[in-house]
Amino acid sequence: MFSNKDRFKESFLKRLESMCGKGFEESTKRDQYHTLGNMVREYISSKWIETNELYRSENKKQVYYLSIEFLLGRLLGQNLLNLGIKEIVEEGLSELNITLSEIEDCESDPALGNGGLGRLAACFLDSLATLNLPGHGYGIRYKHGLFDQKIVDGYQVELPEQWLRHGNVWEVRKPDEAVEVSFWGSVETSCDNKVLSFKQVGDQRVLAVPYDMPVVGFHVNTVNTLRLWNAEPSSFGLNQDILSYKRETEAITDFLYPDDTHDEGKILRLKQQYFLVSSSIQSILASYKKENSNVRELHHSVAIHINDTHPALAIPELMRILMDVEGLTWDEAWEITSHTVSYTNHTILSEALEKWPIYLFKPLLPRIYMIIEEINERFCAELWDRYPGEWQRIEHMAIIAHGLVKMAHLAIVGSCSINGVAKIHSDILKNREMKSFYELYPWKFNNKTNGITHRRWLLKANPELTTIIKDVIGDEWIKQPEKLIDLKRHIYHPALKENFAAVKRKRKEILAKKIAEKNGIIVDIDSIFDVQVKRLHAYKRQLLNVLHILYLYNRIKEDANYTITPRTFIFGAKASPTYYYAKKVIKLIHSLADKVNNDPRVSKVIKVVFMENYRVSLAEDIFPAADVSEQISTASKEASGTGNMKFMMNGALTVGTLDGANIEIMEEIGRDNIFTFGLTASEVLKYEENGRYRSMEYYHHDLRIRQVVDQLTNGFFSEDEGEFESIADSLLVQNDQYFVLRDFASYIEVQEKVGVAYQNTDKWLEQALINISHSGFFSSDRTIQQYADDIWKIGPVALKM
Ligand code: OX2
Repeated sequence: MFSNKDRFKESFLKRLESMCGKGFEESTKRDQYHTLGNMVREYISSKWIETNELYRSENKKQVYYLSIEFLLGRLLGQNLLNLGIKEIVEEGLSELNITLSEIEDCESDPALGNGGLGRLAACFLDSLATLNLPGHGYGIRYKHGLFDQKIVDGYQVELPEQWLRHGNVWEVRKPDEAVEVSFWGSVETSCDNKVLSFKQVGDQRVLAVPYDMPVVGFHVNTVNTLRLWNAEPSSFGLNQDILSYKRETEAITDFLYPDDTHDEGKILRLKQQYFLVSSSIQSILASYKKENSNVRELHHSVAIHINDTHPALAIPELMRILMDVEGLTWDEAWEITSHTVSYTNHTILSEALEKWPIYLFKPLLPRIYMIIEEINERFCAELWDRYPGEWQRIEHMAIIAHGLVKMAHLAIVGSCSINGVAKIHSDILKNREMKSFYELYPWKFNNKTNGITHRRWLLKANPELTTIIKDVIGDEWIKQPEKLIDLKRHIYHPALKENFAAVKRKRKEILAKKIAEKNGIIVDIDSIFDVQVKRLHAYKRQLLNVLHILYLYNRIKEDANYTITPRTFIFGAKASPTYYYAKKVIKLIHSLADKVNNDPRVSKVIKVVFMENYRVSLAEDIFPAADVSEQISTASKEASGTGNMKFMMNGALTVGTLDGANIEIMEEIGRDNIFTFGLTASEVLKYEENGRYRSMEYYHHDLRIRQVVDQLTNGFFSEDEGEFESIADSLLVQNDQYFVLRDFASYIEVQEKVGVAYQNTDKWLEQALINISHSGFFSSDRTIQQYADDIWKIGPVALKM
């Protein structure tokens, strides 16, 4: 069906008729999308079945990646690319006068994740399949992903996301593999022949039904599986009113929590976590037992990875099944569990560390709570042996303390590996946040610097740039991204620079057109496209960017001779619906945009654009068009960042703090090819310890700062002088927790350098190309290979092409 364009065209037209009951002429774009999607899914099926059979027959070790989020983005284009049939399809469609991109736009953009953590999981799946590694994702099939953002009068309004409204061509429902998950009730203990056994009684049961999606590797035959669980009423669950039971059950998978790095202390969230974990572990064990008779060997064939602490209940759940169902002793079960599970930490922000109150936890998950209590008691006894009399240390490290279950402690104690996501982040974990655990288990701690799949973020998002790279260095780098470094030898060649400049310009034009359509703002293609796209968070400091733009506005207004390299400041960000401060910053960006864009003189040189509803598909239009990448978090707070890598790979230069993976980007490309500024992580941490920072001093001593901060509340933006008072308060009254004012002068200075540097086009282009050449290190293929070798101990299992 995809062997050549004519065969494709023929099958496509035939299929369209049989699926939609219409001829081509009457068909809509959505009909065409469904037809093509189904054809591609069918084409994938045979490889999918073969991969599964191979995994069964080879019986090699497999990894299961448990994550509460998978931020996949659209799949049609990526699947066509990975299958190597994109050109045939494009050619065939063009003879029917349709472009592939029109059809792709009919696919909903499944937003089953918030930001970096969920997108990382999606990149990892792509790399696992491409490297022929037997690795599968387990997640939740949320009916509504992250909310759709609308901007009304400058304010964010949230609408429910509806990715399933028109169905999902990629999934296969597998009701035969459904499992039951128990909540509530109580635990009955009985003793038979001195062996204790436990039974949960009076529980409410929920049916977990798997929906499998194929994960297609790039130009290989491997097709792995992403299994997403849907919650449905179970026929055994009926000891309550049927309607409320149905409602309660389905609510478990209704919504993704729209919170990025805050701990969401809701019972429904805990239900979601246990639902994911219990169904996944049951499914993993069922498939293990099909090929293996001895569960005592589980850890030799299975690795289970938990993406942050959200799936940390995998530890007590595996213990429960090994003991209560398989009949193993505690010691046997613990040996297996603690050698099977590994854990990634993604943040040190204390508000993001999950802690569940016992009074919520224990009634909902009585048997799991019992097991955690036992893990805690044994762990504390071990600590007592090692640190006799050190009560404070033991209390501080305990899994249960002060009425709370500490999920990070559970994850550390029950895992064989704990990794951070960038060097500096892993160092902070070892030397500060988790120091006492590092002292106890130094061998468990390691670093795995994040990566992104270049197949989505370069090949798919930027085919124009892909082509010019191929023209210069061939295409080996596609399979071995570190070979992008070969490009470096060519960066002084005028033709390469010209071609790159032309691609960048073309992509800026495309984005400018979108901005004109959506925002009604005409932007200057020759201006610097300076972009900050990420979740809205105080620590990510969109406010610093805003205050700098306000400072530029003031300069331009006050000084007729002030000259500046023209710039278009582009923002994209969703704020969690309950995060008051973040929503105010979105409003502030819009108020600033109104001021700047409507001022005849200022708008000649700078513009401010907020792009609504930032998501994966929009990101694919933004990264290729960016000149400058804003990575300006307070040092020590951004564990890694992955947007920084996407910008770099598309030839944008970074303005950044020495935080997260920015540091490793700098180490790769050299200090001269990045614009760094601000406090270092150790300076920030020192301030936090000694409490010596006084934001007021910066306000009083720097006129530029005083002016912009005053403008927040003196009626400059709004009739309502209280509108941005909370932002001003965060800076002054609350002593500026994220050091915005402390880093302000340094930020202005580095931004001036950026403006000057952009004038030297030739050098700028060389620097952009240096960024691209070194971006291979940040491919998630490298990251995944390290996880596979160091943590999971798995190797490739490949079908011949
Ligand atoms: C994010 C981190 O904030 C970001 O720095 C990192 O790049 C990303 O995870 C992937 O590792 N929720 N999201 C994150 O952490 C948490 C918790």
